[in-house]
Amino acid sequence: MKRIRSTDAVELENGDHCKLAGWLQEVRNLGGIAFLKVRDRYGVFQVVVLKKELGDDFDHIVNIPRESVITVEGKKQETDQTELGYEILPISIRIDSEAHKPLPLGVVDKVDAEMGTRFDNRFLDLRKEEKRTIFELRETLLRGLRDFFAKENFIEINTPKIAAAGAEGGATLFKVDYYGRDAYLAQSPQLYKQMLMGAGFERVYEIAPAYRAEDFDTIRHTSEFVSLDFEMSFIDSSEDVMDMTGRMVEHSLGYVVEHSSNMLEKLGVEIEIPKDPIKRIPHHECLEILEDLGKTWDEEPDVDTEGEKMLGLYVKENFDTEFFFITDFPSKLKQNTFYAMRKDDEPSLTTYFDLEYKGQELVSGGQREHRYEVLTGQMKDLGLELESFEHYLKSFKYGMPTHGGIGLGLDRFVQQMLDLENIREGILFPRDTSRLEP
Ligand code: AMO
Repeated sequence: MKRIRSTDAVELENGDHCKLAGWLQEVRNLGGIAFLKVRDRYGVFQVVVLKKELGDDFDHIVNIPRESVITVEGKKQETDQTELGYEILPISIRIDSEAHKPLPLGVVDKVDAEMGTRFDNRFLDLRKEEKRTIFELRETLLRGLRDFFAKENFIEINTPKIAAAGAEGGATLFKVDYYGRDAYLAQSPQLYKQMLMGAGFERVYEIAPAYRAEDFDTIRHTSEFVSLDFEMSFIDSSEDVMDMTGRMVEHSLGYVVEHSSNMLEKLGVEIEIPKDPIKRIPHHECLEILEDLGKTWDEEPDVDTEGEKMLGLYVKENFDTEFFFITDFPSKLKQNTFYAMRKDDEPSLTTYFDLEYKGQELVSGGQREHRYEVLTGQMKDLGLELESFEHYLKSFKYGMPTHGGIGLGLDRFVQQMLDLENIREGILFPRDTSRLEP
């Protein structure tokens, strides 16, 4: 007999035989009768065992350690006493894997253990329904994003994650020994997605890990994150990129609401789907708003973490939305971004923007400098060695269209979408300054 899901058994007739399996969540032993609660991914079903039927086996079964995996074959009996509306009268119960005692982490405890303990025992932590639901919703979001890119004729790409040069500044590069040569873990697919514009792909996207040796621990940074990047050719300005970004967010969040409303309900989350066009606020206006709100700076004024939060609340209160673009970033604040196009009429400004979601940066992007001479000039101004970028630069010499794109932190997207306190909650096995295992 083939094993079926706990929820499939709901459809069976009263008295039908079936085979179910899962983790033994709880045993309630009343002496002559015992109730086993068994959990699979889809729900919790109840097995009723009677001492008078099982004899000595009864004691054995009621003593199976919690969280052991068991397989039960038996008869479905309808009842209004259980969540799924049935219980199983077993013909056989097999222990597939007996759990050791004690459990390092409770699976059904109401109160969460401390975060370190949970992540040290992540496989057990993830047995909790609400934790797994996060990853089911993450998957729906990914599907929604891929659906959008397919509709918009983007080609999904995979670019190298071991590279000879970084794209986002030297400070956060992870060095690796590459057969005796220095190499780095990719911080972003930036250089490759641009080279593919030179290759005539016109529209590409990638969803893949990116690595940053961040030297601080925050609730929104990890050393390894999943970066969603797209790049598109023949744009007139960064407006085209913002427009695509807005529609991508609108489509993917709409997809989640359409396909997973029951899971959102489980987590008690309501999602705002932004309406295109998303509000744009130039960087200098953001600073004015922050000043009006009473913010002061010790150093060069910028939209820092606190400023982002303040602006997020301001936009929510005044425009009733959780989304807005900060546009026209000053060139001096995007200094590391050698590939950013400056504004023709105002070179102290770039065409760069961030998309803010619930008071936190989700996306950054803009129009790229596609003119070889201007690009190499910008790189020299920053003191970069052009030889390290030989292959990248070559792709600008033989016909490079205007282009632009974005990078979006997928883990942050999940964090903000589901109101998770810490970005790590939406990552299966996070990597940060202190965590390399599991
Ligand atoms: P940037 O460095 O701003 O831009 O990164 C883009 C987005 O990636 C996410 N992100 C992170 N998420 C978690 N942990 C981190 N350490 C981390 N660092 C970044 C953020 C951020 O908005 N090449 C450009 C993108 C482009 O212009 O196309 C880039 O990487 O959500």
